[in-house]
Amino acid sequence: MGVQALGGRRGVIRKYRDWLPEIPEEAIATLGEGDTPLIEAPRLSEKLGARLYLKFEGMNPSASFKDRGMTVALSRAIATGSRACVCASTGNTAASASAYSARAGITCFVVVPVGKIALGKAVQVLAHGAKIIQIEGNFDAALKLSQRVAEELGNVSLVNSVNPDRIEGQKTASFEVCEALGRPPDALALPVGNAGNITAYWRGFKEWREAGYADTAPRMLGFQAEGASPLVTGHDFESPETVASAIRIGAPASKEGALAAMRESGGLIESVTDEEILEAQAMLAREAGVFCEPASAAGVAGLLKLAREGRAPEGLVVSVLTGHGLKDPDTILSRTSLPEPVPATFEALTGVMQRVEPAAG
Ligand code: AN7
Repeated sequence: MGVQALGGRRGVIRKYRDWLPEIPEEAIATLGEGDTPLIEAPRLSEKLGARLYLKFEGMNPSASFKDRGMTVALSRAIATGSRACVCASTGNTAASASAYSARAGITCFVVVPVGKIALGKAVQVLAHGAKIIQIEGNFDAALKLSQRVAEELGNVSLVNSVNPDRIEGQKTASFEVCEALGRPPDALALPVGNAGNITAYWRGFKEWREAGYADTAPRMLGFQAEGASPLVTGHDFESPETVASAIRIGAPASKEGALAAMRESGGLIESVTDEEILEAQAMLAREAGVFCEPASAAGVAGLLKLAREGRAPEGLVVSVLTGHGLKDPDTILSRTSLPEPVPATFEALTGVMQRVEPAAG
């Protein structure tokens, strides 16, 4: 018998078994991923003129959407007798692979661009005891190297999203969105980096429609950071740069999947600036109560941009918040900091409180 997750969250393999590659029961490595909340955002909805829901993937076990695909990839790695896995990462794939490898009892190597992964993600990898290899190169170089290692060493599974099991697992988020809303949304906005997730969501929505559960599928609205926007400009970026380190990727592996999602759904892939990303992140945290990491705010940043230009999607709109804000404390701390302490007196406390405006509504 494979590992069980009891309580409300059984994990995506047991929940969506008929939709996924076959995995023997005894090989299942789960941490109870999936079943993340779809949160209504009334104030942001007003700004958009559409009804916006936030799919908060930061609520997964390792605090990003990667866990949906990682449970499938690691379970299949166990089923096929792998003793180790390897991945390149801008941080979240590494954190997730580390967690699921610990769960599965196999060795995990993660290859990351030196100094470019957010603090919380590095801490996760260290905590789970994975082997972290920092390279003097970017994500794209790390991915090429990891692919070669997996090919030439043979018994090491590559668990990046070029591994089809990852995409299969990640598509389950589409099913959850359709189930929660009672129908597919009219549009789905999300950040695009290596482009596995937009590929996975689109596959999920198509399969849902093909299975006869719906007649429609949403327009897919993908957003890249301007400094790392190869799918928008049509050429790879040698030196991608963005504050949203998770999507600092210059040559997306699932480029074809992303372009097909855009084309087939009548959607778009556009870019947003770092400033727009940070503004959307702050707005989500302060007005919707949802703290996501910078990259995760790219979808909402994109929706707000479309609204400003009179191009906002209509109807029921979902934005995927791919990772938790706690992943990247430095970005917040570079813009704000803790105030000086005050004496432990009633007067000092009320003095401070009088200087604070009550929050709106
Ligand atoms: C929070 O961890 O590529 O377009 O190596 O961490 O499927 O790549 C992370 C990507 C969006 C983009 N939001 O998804 C990695 C990595 C967050 C992310 C993306 C990532 P894809």
